Amino acid sequence: MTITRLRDALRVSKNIIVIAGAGLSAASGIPTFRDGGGLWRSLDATTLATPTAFAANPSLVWQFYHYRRVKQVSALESKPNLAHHIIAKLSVPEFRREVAPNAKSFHLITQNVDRLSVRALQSLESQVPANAPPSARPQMDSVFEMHGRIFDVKCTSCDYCVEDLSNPLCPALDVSHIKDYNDAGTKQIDIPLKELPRCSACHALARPGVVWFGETPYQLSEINRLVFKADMCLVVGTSSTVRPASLFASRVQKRGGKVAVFNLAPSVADESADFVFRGPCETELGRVFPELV
Ligand code: BV8
Ligand code: ZN
Repeated sequence: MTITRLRDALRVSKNIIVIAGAGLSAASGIPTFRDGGGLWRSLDATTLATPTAFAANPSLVWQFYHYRRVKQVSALESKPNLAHHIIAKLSVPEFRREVAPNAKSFHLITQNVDRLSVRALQSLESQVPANAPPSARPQMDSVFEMHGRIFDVKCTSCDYCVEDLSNPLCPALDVSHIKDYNDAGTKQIDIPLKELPRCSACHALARPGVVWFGETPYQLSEINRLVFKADMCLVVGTSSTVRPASLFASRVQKRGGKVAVFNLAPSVADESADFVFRGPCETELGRVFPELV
């Protein structure tokens, strides 16, 4: 039984990492990165998430991110789901001890930019009594948002970067008045550069605080150190197509560690994984870790 085999392996694991992707947040109402449809059906999201696209048409790229922010802010009523909460509990030594008694460390490396994993930690932290020992607390520095954060607004000229949940970020991005604004590929508005989001420190053009294709992911040297040390890697809700995140699991395996994949559809990571759980991660993680539900 795969669950028993994985739990046996976890009992002897020392350094556990989770590599997460858009599937982790699907149950929270956040569309996965490669699902078709939606406002951008005639445009391919991966061609918009690049510095070249932003340089060529910052107005269109900002509309793409505004749409995803609005989708997330309006679905930001969407809360972290059970999968986020189970992963957050694994960062609490007292909870982790129940499934991995020998584990010295736990880290989540997420490709997601929606902040939901951090919010799950924050909600756990808010439930812990002030006088509780560190072993009862979530480790707030255990999450690495390697592709940045969609609600961060970053300057294109100075190093100013701030989390800004405003909706819209600036008046020009308030496209709610445009009737059936349902496909910016054909029906986009040209927002003049000076009306796009500006840096509040130097007033230069601002950009979304995410890592685009061709850009170096955040905290990569620290992440590489964690991947090197890990002897257990849970891969949750990712098609494992985007590098370098998609390379981490095989690096753990090459050094004798174990890999468990939790994914709705078959993924590139499946064939070499030691354990594969096919289904929604919010259900599968609950089946493997009933004590963390
Ligand atoms: C880098 C932020 C160099 C932005 C993202 C040619 C030119 C330039 C670059 C390249 C090139 N060829 C290859 C590259 C490298 C490139 C890359 O990998 N490209 C791919 C497309 C081939 N990578 C990069 O450019 C990276 N940088 O390489 O720099 C470098 C490298 C090393 C060291 C130094 C320098 C930067 C990549 C970051 C791009 N930014 N996001 C934004 O969000 O707008 S990536 C984006 O894709 C999201 O972050 C997303 O998370 C990520 C990965 O996608 P997934 O999360 O896997 O989402 P997907 O929809 O694909 O899959 C979801 C899965 O969930 C599905 O399998 C589904 O079945 C499953 N699922 C659904 N529901 C559930 C579920 N599973 C479980 N439960 C459910 N309920
Ligand atoms: Zn600036």
